[in-house]
Amino acid sequence: MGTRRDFLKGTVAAAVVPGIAFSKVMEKMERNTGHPTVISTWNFGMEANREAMPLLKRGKSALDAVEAGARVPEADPKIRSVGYGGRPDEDGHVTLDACIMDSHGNAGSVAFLQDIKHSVSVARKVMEQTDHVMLVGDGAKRFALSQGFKEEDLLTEESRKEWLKKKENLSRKSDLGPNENHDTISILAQDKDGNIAGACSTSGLAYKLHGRVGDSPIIGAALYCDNDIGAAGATGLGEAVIKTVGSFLVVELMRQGRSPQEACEEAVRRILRKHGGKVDFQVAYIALRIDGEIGSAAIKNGFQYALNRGESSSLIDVNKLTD
Ligand code: SD4
Repeated sequence: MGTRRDFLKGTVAAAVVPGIAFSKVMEKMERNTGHPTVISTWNFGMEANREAMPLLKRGKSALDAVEAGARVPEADPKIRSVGYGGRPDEDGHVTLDACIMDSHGNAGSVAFLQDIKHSVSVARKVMEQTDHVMLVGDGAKRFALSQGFKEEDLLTEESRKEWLKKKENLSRKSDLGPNENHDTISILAQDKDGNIAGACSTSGLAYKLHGRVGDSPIIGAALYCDNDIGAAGATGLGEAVIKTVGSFLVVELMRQGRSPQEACEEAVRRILRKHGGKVDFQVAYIALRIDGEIGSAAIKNGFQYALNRGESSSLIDVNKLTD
């Protein structure tokens, strides 16, 4: 009779091996080369993609493209959820989260960064100029300044006025609403060589507790890239994405043979299941596989993603996931 130890060994092998091994689908997958693709979250993704695509067409890397794309909403004060002009925390400070990942599996990230507009570029510097993955708060700012980034006030007059008004009757729970208060840019690209990279940038939840960090700077949560499989990015309520390691989950499901669409749907379902099937917040995923196929799923209606294939560019509405 086998011992309990033998039984456990068998269980672990059975449970782990299929997850580690490439699925048959992935073994046969042909990498999309020569047809650059960029996909990003929300309608401001259209502008981000417009910036990223010419770089891809000129033969630049997916990494250069996603950084350039994410910098567009970061610099735009009209976009109230990313970079300059982003809504502040409950104390009136704009605090930024961002990350980036290249096709070699390198990653860089900054969290709770203040007074520096282009957090995605600081994240890239962390990846390329340090042995670390993540810098936060004052340390991240000091590092950014040492790298030549400019210190600037990111709180626009519009955001300040709105915050002062809101401050009078802040109820934290009710401010975690779906679309008004939090729209992160997650952007994934595939270059001419077929390599994949991704980036993510946000000012996070409006009127959050000072010090709150969301999913956007957390590798595996709001962003994950594996150049053998594909990439995934998230937007929405960060706490729910962190607790399900959402983007990593999407990539691992693709590794196991699910399509990008199926993988995004399963990651959304995972959140729904954890909340007993009913939630009042938004989370959405986008995914890009190495063969160029894409997918997206969202908890609620209202999410859109922007897709640019070079010859065509579109903004696509994602219907809420229904069983
Ligand atoms: C956060 N995920 O800080 C970000 C916010 C967001 O769409 O994505 N909004 O939780």
